[in-house]
Amino acid sequence: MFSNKDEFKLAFLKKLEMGFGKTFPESTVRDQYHTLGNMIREFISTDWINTNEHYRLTKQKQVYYLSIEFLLGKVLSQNLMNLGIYTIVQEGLSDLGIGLEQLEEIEPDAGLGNGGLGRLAACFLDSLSSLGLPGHGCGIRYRHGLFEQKIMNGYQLELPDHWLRHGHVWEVRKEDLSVEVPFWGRVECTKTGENLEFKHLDAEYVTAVPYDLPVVGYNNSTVNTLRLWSAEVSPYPVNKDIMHYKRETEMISEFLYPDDTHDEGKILRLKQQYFLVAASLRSIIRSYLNRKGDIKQLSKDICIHINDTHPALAIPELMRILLDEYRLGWEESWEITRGTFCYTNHTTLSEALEKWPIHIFKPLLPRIYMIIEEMNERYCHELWEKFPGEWDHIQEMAIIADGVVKMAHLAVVGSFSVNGVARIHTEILKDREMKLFYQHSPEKFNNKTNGITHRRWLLKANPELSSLITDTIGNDWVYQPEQMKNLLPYMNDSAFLDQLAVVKQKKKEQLAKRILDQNGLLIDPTSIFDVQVKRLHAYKRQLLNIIHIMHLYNRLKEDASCDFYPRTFIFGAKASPGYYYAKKIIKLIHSVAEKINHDPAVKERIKVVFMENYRVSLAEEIIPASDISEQISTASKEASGTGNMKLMMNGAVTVGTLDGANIEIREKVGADDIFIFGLSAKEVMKFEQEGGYNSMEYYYHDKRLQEIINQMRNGFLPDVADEFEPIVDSLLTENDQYFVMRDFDSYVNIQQQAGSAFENRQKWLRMSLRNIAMSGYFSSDRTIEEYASQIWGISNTSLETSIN
Ligand code: 26V
Repeated sequence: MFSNKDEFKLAFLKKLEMGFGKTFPESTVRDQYHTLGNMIREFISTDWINTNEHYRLTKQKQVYYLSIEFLLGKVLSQNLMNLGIYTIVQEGLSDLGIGLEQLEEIEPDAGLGNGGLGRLAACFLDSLSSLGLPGHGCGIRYRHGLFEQKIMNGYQLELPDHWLRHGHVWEVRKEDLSVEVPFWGRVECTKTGENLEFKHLDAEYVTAVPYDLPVVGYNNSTVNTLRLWSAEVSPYPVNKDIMHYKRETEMISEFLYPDDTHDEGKILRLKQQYFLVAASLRSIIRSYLNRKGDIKQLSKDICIHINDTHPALAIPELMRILLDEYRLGWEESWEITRGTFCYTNHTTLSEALEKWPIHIFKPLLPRIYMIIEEMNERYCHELWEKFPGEWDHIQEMAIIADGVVKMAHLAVVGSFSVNGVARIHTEILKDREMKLFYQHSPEKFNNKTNGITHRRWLLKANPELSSLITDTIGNDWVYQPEQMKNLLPYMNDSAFLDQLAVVKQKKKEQLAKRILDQNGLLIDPTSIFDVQVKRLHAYKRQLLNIIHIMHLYNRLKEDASCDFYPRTFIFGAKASPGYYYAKKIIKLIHSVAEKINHDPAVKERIKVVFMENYRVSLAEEIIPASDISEQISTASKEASGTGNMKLMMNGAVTVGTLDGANIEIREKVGADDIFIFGLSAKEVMKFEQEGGYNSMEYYYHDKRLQEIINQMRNGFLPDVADEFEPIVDSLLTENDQYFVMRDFDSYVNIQQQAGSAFENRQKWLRMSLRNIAMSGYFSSDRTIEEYASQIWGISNTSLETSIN
């Protein structure tokens, strides 16, 4: 199509004119962006077709990653980079007077996810393709992704995310591959000879239309598919007002759900889940039969991965297909089903474990409910044989109990593999949340510590650091990220450390400029950039961070001469629209920022910045500029965390608790190059089980905390009246569920150590370097290789052997 910048320019200009009926000088930046996007998508299509053809001919095992979220962010530059044409395109555009960054700016973030779980799915897709593995994503094409956050007067406002407003250049609508998904109706059971036959009658159908996105591997000609389903009205007749039906139908793929909404949306959320799995299974099986003939061999030829419990209805749906459509017996269907599914758990927080009330479930999905009932009955029977008479035990493990369907139980019972996302998380699952299941079938349980794609989070987000690494150790690390270890010998090379410092400084200056543009706030790029970016949740303890900032402020006001290295605290976080408490924390951060940023007494010393609308593309700007990575969840609550890995890979040093993957980060970098504080998971769980923590005592005995909490309510913060009473209550009256006050002193101390460490420039750079050098383990390539070999049983058989 084009192999140098001149060919590119010609092709680009021609496509622009043909696509928009305009000359180049008449075109807008958006026209140019769409032209480039379409061109690149067409460029990809040969490899895309070849990859599919290769899979069809080799009949190799395929993996499908079902996820209700895929947080892709922008894809233009990642695609250019993976295709190896970034420079050609950049230079060609530049000859035409177009900056590639301007076009990147135009591209909307595909924000089809809330946070870690959705971004993990996106990183996994990148690794699957880049490793040449046959793995594809299945998700929902939400018309509106996660809301756009605006801050007004310190409060979060939510605006609908219009990412599809100008069309999405990467997607291909495949209407001919649409499938029908039934809801409501009734099940008729008839007896034909020996067999029972089930028919789903009077159902209301929704048409699922697939939109395919190419997932381009890094320099290996592999292009896998992310198939996103859109809900449209079905040609089948319906028994209700057509406008009403249309509205209801289109609502299914209208919004991404924030993860903690309450009752009202339940039916819709359940509809979304069934819509995703029913459509995906129909298309997976169709393509399977196209490749291989025998449905009975299904579990040998495909694996379906369930990302958290949201797609767990795929299990009874496959049973339904095998029983009702292929007329297999229960035992045989069950054998196939259980051999096909694997499940990842992403949280142990009980409030996040999905449970569907029967009265909602049964009428909406009558046949699926019947099948779950039968699964439950047989499973309970099996348990009864093993634990005769132990009713409580059986009740605790049942799939249906107390009037609800327990999705985690369904997922565990119906899968051959269950994994947690960091070692400590898997251990907690095995000896607490899923203890009984673990005792019953220990062979299912395994750990797969999360990872992130170093191609986006280092190569693309931080080209300056990437070049320095490549100049120093060659570019093998791009294919084998663990090779970044080869940087370790440069620990005492002061010339190298100087270059590392230059790179970090440059990224900090770029971010400072962005902050000046967006927040109108002038920050000192030589100050420590102390960063906490993640969803806003009580357990992640942004509150501990802001309380510590209030403490520093009080200290500086009391004694202006005290030893303190200037710091800029940077926050980025969205709160779920219905999460009242999280919104109070956002307001508190803003009130404290207002107070501190306007006080000339601390002017050169502390700044507090809240960056609006945190999302993947903003993360790519903030993370490379960070010095300190705040990973301060209450121990035992953060399943893994992945921001911790992204920051580490960019040379930030972690201040964190022994929680999630922080534990494994410490093992890699060593205890000297990470700042660990606070209660351990064991200690937290002991307090939770046995009591013994009294937050009031901390209020009375720690004058610093007393002053800070008083300042939340005594007019110290501008114009807030009783705004922060819910926060004060959570700390005092509700006994500080997340141990903020308990960990405060330890946090103050470790932060002080981190500050002093930063003052020793050489020492800090060495710490930073060790974090970068040891981050290769946290590449999602390593994670995906583990899934591929230990769970899925797939390997790279691509014709084009990748360079490693
Ligand atoms: C959901 C909810 C909803 C109700 C309120 C409390 C709450 C807390 C957490 C969640 C998250 C559910 C699933 C999730 O996103 N887990 C995240 O998955 C990441 C990828 O494995 C992992 O790194 C994060 O630690 C984990 O929180």
